Amino acid sequence: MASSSPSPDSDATYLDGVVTSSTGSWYDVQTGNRTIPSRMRGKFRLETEGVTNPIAVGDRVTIRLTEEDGTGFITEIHDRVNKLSRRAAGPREGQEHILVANVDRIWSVQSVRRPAFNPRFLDRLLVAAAAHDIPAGVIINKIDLMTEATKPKVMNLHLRYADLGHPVLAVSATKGVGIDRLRAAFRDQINAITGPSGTGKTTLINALEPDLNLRTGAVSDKTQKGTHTTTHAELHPLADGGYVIDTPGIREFGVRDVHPKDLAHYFPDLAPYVNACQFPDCTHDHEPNCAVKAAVERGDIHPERHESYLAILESLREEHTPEY
Ligand SMILES: Nc1nc2c(ncn2[C@@H]2O[C@H](COP(=O)(O)OP(=O)(O)OP(=O)(O)O)[C@@H](O)[C@H]2O)c(=O)[nH]1
Ligand SMILES: [Mg+2]
Ligand SMILES: [Zn+2]
Repeated sequence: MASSSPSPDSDATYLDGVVTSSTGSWYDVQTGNRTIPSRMRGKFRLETEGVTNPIAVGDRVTIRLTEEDGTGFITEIHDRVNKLSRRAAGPREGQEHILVANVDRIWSVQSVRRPAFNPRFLDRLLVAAAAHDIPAGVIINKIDLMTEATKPKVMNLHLRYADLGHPVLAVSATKGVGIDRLRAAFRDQINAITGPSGTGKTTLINALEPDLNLRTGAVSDKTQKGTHTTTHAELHPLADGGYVIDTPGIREFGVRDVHPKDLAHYFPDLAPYVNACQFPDCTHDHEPNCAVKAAVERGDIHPERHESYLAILESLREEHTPEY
């Protein structure tokens, strides 16, 4: 992975590496078996206006080594194979926030309870992964909190997402259930784990690699939500080969980079019907003779998936042509 070359302008050393951690101002860059804390050139921020973070974990970069203190200076970001972005919230609302770059698969974690399984959130993430052409998997964590009464619901969710073509793993990070299957699925790949705070993303990584001993945080009894314990994305090597990227919990996953008229194509369960609608520009919302809505009424499309589609459509309409 590491290669050094003489500098074109001085006797400085240039190295190629991978960004393994990003706090916003400092980046850990791994070159061979060294990790070099690095800063970035200000020009990257100017060149990437509208992006909250020009460099993301997983990025391949070139750094110039500062011999005096052993830190690096990122001089080049290499072309990305892929990236997963979401809409930034808060003061930079609407801007692009890059979650991870150059990954083989995105795993979206939802828990059975504490916090409750959120299909809307999951569907947004799956649409974003599809739009960025990144394979996605689903992890249903905390199955130890399943009761006889809630078991059928969890099994139905498992089936729903498996039917869409995603690998689905039902696990318990704290009880060690399904961790071997998780390990096998992660082997030799670069995996990113994402999802709401408190679903157990970091606990899952600790279950895979106990030596990492990463910090986890309790779910609030009052809100039943996580407390945003992981504060920045970090890439960890796995003993069996491969990598996993832990990411901070997301409050709300905003889809971007999708035109409203293309949205149904990123729903593998809706897409087969769209050509059978009466109107070629049907939005599968209010129009008569809509094949998608007919499929929902027949039970061929789950109503929650159609609701997710409509909710994302609504948020995308705000960004694009309002008349669509
Ligand atoms: N019952 C149960 N609790 C779990 C399981 N996995 C994680 N937890 C608990 O859920 C809480 C949150 O776990 P974390 O791993 O910190 O969650 P996270 O998704 O990394 O959260 P953020 O870093 O805030 O995004 C902790 O109290 C964990 O012990 C599980 O399989 N079963
Ligand atoms: Mg965490
Ligand atoms: Zn339609």
